Amino acid sequence: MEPRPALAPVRNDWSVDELVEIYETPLLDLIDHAARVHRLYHDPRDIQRASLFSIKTGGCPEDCAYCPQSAHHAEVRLTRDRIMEPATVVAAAAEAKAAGASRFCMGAAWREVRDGAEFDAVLEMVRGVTAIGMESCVTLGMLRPDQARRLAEAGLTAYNHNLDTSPEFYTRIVGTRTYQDRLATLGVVRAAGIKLCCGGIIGMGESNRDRAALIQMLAAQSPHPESVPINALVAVPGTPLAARPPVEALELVRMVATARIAMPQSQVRLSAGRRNLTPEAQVLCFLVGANSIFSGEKLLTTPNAEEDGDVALLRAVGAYP
Ligand code: SAM
Ligand code: DTB
Ligand code: SF4
Repeated sequence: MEPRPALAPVRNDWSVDELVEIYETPLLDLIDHAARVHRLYHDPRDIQRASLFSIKTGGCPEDCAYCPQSAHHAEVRLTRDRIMEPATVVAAAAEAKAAGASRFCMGAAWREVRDGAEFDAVLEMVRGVTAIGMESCVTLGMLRPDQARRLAEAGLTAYNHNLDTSPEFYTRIVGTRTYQDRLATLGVVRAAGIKLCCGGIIGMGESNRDRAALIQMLAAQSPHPESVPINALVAVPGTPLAARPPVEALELVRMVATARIAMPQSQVRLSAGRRNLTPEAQVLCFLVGANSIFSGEKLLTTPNAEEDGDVALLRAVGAYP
């Protein structure tokens, strides 16, 4: 769609100050602003359901403080698994499709992709998911250009790689890789012609300014990431962030709204943490710009929002089946 500059400019040069101001706008004004931007580029009733699947769980060498799959958080109760069989994964995708999902996202607890049987299995999964007519997304950690090219050839729609938070706050959350490493992988994905799915997490103890700075970094990507997942921290027992209080629903609404205003054409995904939201809070998120949710029983390792509640919610807002 053509950019519509007067009302909702598509810009890569948002400043952190501008975005803090947007984030902190009186809520009724922010909701109105974001809802108007949202409607310029999207049909608000068009809400995509995506399904998440952990193809390789646990034992990750990275130390991300929020993540139950890090091998550094030994107290987390999680069974490590080997990589799944491609046929099992494609069967799960077909089941998700039958339940209404049009995108299938596969996550591996890896620091980076390594060539060999496991990566070959991932390529087979991508081919299988594509063959049944679903969008495919994988998140596998860091990636080299030749690996990105092979994923593109297999038909991959998008690669998920989050910036998670602001460059400043990032060092308090992850010690085993840098923000620069993350940005480099985003460049590799783009260069292979694969769409970017890139977002972050709120509720880790960051400030409003950190949230604005995350959005500034995301919106500085040109073109903007096609897909922007906004996660509320799922505080998992045994992780260093286990004791974080739950994110206030209206803060999540502000974050979704700010992402929508800064990246008007992107698909904004209301991702982890939806289980703790009331239907009313989720409706507000849809109103201000969220146009995708994860459906199904589980996220990667933690429970998702209840399926029955989701069906009722989507029906209530008039989402297309
Ligand atoms: N290992 C790969 C990586 O980190 O890029 C892919 C899998 S990792 C689980 C994918 C994303 O899930 C992370 O970047 C993070 O944003 C999100 N995530 C992980 N644990 C989370 C949690 N407890 N709450 C919210 N989001 C989480
Ligand atoms: C993203 O931004 N959120 C999803 C997906 N990308 C891979 C992951 C959420 C994980 C939540 C914690 C868990 O279930 O392990
Ligand atoms: Fe590993 Fe990804 Fe979890 Fe970090 S977020 S510990 S890289 S699985």
